[in-house]
Amino acid sequence: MRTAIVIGPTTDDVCSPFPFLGPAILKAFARSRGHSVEIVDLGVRVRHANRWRWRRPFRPEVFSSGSAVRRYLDSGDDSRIAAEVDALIDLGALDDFELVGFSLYDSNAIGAALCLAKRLKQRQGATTVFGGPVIRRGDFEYLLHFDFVDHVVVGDGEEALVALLDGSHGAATPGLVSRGRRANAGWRAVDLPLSSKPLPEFEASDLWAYRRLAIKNRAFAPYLLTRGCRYKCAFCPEYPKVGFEYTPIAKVVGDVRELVARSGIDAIYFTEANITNDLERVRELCDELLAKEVRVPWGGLGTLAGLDRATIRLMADAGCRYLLIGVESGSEAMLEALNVTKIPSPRELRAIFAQLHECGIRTSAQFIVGLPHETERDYQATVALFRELSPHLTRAIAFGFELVEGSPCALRPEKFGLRPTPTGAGDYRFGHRGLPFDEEGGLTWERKRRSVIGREKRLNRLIDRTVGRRLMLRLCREDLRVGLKLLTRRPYFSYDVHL
Ligand code: B12
Ligand code: SF4
Repeated sequence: MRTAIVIGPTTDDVCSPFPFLGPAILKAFARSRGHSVEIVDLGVRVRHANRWRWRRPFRPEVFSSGSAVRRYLDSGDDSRIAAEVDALIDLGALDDFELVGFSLYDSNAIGAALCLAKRLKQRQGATTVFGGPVIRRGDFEYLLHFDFVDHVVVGDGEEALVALLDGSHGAATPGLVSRGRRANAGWRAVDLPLSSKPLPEFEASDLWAYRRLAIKNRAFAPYLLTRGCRYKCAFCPEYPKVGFEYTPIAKVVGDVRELVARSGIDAIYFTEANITNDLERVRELCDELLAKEVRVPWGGLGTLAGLDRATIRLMADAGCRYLLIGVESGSEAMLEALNVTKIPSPRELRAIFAQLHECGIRTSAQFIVGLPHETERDYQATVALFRELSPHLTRAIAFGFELVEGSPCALRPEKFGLRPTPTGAGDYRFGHRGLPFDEEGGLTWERKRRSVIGREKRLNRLIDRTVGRRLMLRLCREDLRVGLKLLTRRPYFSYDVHL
């Protein structure tokens, strides 16, 4: 059976800086069971086609209007969407796949994925299956209301995909929910042990496209190091559901060596939410990388609590070149209200950033603005923190607060003074990520949204004028062609500026 795993474009044309790990693991697992699966990453293909500032052949923003998407899904009656869907099918050469899986990594990509599924069912009677981390965390049954969605897989999809390919699937297939069958009460997402994960197989053409999009043309590959997080920040859905798990260090080091040799990548992104969760493990990993002489730059998202100078030096010696750090807010009151316990004291925080900088580990700080009941004073404390840290930063970014499904804020909104606006299965908002809410005794959703977007823009403008400008100058000094690329291409979210 000719099978594809498709990653749809996002409505804001944001694509990952490197290929997706889940589909690459599914492809490798399916091959080990005698099946061939192709990955069709429309996110990177669209982004590559749209890379020039003056020319954008694809318009994924057509999928951001909930009512237009709904119209197309219900009656096929929206000419802009119909034309975009056909163009995407041509771009991905999707016209003779019999089984098409959609991998959802961003709620913003759900509209496009559903429209493609509808068209592929109509054109070639394809069997369609939806999976990916967005489904793991959110409600998924609404997807099965559409008669062109045959199956949904929640959690790790290796076994379910192979069962579908073998034709051996049924009610007992782990993680699989099929149309016409409701999930039973004892049902839960599947989490396969990390030690069982095969070496991911990325499509060479995707690696090429990601490399071409990166600012310095360096290709990164993701690798799953750890799962779960020991903190419980109230805005984040990552707090442990399955316990805390590490891939055995010997496997990590062997796999990384093999990945570099096989795919010719330039750096590793250790995925999952917090790679410095357990510093003992981090030190073990570094020792093993050094002992086995695996020399490849690596990094990922991490927390800073407990990081001392010796560990930072060891990480740098073992190849750590970048860390993305959620600094979140400069307001003590906000950190406390949202149970953010991962941030060391302001003095320690500054010292750790300085040490990372000295040791050659480049950092990107991430801030969240517009938190529940955040006042202008709280926001200004975040701006002040950014200014203090900025001499040590390679990059920074501000995200507006989103009420994310599965996070403590969404599970117990009353505790955080929030009142979510109810949405039924039928009114799924295809163009947005978070859930809408009013603040109890505070702002209504419309005003809150405006305030969140306003603060996000203000802080990002300041970041551009300071850290962004310094980065641009450094890159131009290193290589003028890089500066030219930044000027002629649409700005892109790239991690290789850290290398
Ligand atoms: C690593 C990561 C990233 C990486 C990129 C991932 C990559 N290229 O591999 C980076 C840091 C770049 C990133 C960026 C973003 N991310 Co992110 N990311 C993650 C994270 C932490 C881990 C994903 C992962 O690699 N897991 C490990 C692999 C092995 O598992 P997996 O991907 O889940 O795949 C398995 C199953 O899902 C399933 N499966 C997957 N696809 C399919 C398909 C089929 C057909 C089947 C049957 C099964 C199946 O089988 C796979 C193998 O077991 C998740 C949170 C999480 N823990 O899931 C957030 C997460 C996916 N990201 C999220 C977000 C919001 C973003 C951004 C939009 C952030 C931003 N504002 O810029 C961008 C968007 C980029 C994009 N367009 O996709 C959200 C999505 C929430 C939502 N509802 O939209 C998540 C869920 C985190 C959260 N807040 O809860 N992300
Ligand atoms: S925001 Fe980071 S530190 Fe906090 S729970 Fe989520 S992953 Fe862990």
